Order: sequence, then structure tokens, then C-alpha cells
Amino acid sequence: MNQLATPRRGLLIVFEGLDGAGKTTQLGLLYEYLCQQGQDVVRLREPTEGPWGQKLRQLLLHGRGDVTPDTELEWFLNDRREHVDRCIQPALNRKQIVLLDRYYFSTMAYQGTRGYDPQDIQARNEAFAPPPDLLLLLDLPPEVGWRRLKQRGTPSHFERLGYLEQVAGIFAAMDFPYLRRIPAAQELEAVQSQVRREIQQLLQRHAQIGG
Ligand code: T5A
Repeated sequence: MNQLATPRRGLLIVFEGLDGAGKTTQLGLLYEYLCQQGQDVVRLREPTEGPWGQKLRQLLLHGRGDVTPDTELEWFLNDRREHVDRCIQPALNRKQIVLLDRYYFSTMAYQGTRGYDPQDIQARNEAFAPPPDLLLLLDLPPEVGWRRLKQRGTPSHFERLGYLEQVAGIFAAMDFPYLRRIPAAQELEAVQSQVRREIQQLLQRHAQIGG
């Protein structure tokens, strides 16, 4: 692969997909690769380690208990608002490449199965969250992701096969100009090659003049 171009502004690259799709693995491989290429890159994830993110991680670990769908949605929005203000926007202002493991497309898909309109969730997020430059949606049949999670250990409370099938339906209906779908049931290396091809094209489109 050719030497990568340096972007003239910060770029937001989001990884999305079902639990077990391989987002964390692929993002990690891409992060190492971009660092080796001398790019100024930062990796982030949601839910975050902040106070709202920690409350959300408790739900994942211990179940929703008496937390209502409205409260759960509010917590995801609060977590993201803080994340945008404290980490995402400052990194973009520093012209860094931001690799983000889950963003508001997860809220559309996961909380969208709990009675909310995904478009309404999108609008509420875009009131404060910048849309990505590239959204890499790792496409995986729910039962394959489910098998991977079971092999790894005990799935979280959000990782139930029936739920994941509904979530997959919302991901499948998404259509954005910045969205690229990558088949994720292939070998790790094959998925990473496609990821890198998309990144190379993105960097070329945003290359510094003379850079
Ligand atoms: N959530 C999140 C919401 O409901 N609303 C929101 O707004 C947001 C932001 C996050 C949960 O929160 C929900 C969605 C989630 O349920 P999490 O613990 O952060 O929970 O879970 P995930 O982000 O889904 O992370 P996972 O680890 O579960 O999935 P990944 O990151 O997609 O997969 P990864 O890379 O960890 O790989 C999973 C396993 O598969 C293997 C890996 O080695 C690993 O064991 N694997 C492969 N095996 C074979 N072939 C390949 N190509 C493989 N790629 C990976």
C-alpha cells in the first residue's frame, strides 16, 4: 500500500456493528498501522469511562433492573455529550484522526429496538455530535457474533440473540453518504485490508495540499 496522505483537518472515523462483529479488534489493528505510518491518531470508545459511561457499564454487567428505557437513553446521550465536549471535538480541533468504537448509530440501533424512532434519536444526537467522515459498519450475521461472544465468555446483558437480531435490522436499514459496509465474517486480515482501503481513500480525499 502507498504511503498515506496527511489530512488537512481532523477526521472522525467510526466503527459500528453488532456485539462480536470485531470492531475493537479491527480498530486496534488500524490504530497500530496509522501510528506506524506517522499519523496523529487517537482511539476512543463508547460507553466512555466517564460517570455516565460507568453507570451504563453497570447496566451491561448487571442488567437493566428498574432503569426505564427513557433513563437509559438519557444516560447514553449524557455520556456522548460529555465525550464530544471533552475528547472528540478537542481532538478534531487538534487535527487528529479520531478512531471511535461505537457512536450514535449504536443508540439508533440498540435503543431504537426499545420503542424509539431511530431518526428521532439521530436528530437528538446531531444537535451536539458531529457526524463522522467515515462510518465503517462491520456486517455480521447475529448468530455468528453471538457464537464469538459465547466462545469468549459470558455475554453481557445487552447481548441476547433475539435482541441482536432486532438491532441488526436497524443497522441493515441505515443509509448515509459516509457509510461503508464491510463483511465481517471473513478472516481478520481480509477485514483489515478492506478497512485500510477505505481509510486510504478517505485520506486521499482530505489530503493536505503538497502534503
Ligand atoms: N450500546 C452502546 C447501546 O446500547 N447504545 C449505545 O449508544 C452504545 C454506544 C457496549 C454495549 O453497549 C451497547 C452496545 C453494546 O451491547 P461493549 O462491551 O463495549 O458493550 O461491547 P462491544 O462494543 O460490542 O464490544 P465487543 O467486544 O462485544 O464486540 P466487538 O468489539 O465488535 O468485537 P471484538 O473485536 O471484541 O471481537 C469479539 C470476539 O470475536 C473474535 C475476537 O477475537 C473476540 O474474541 N473475532 C473474530 N473471530 C473470527 N474472525 C474474525 N474476523 C474475528 N474478529 C473478531
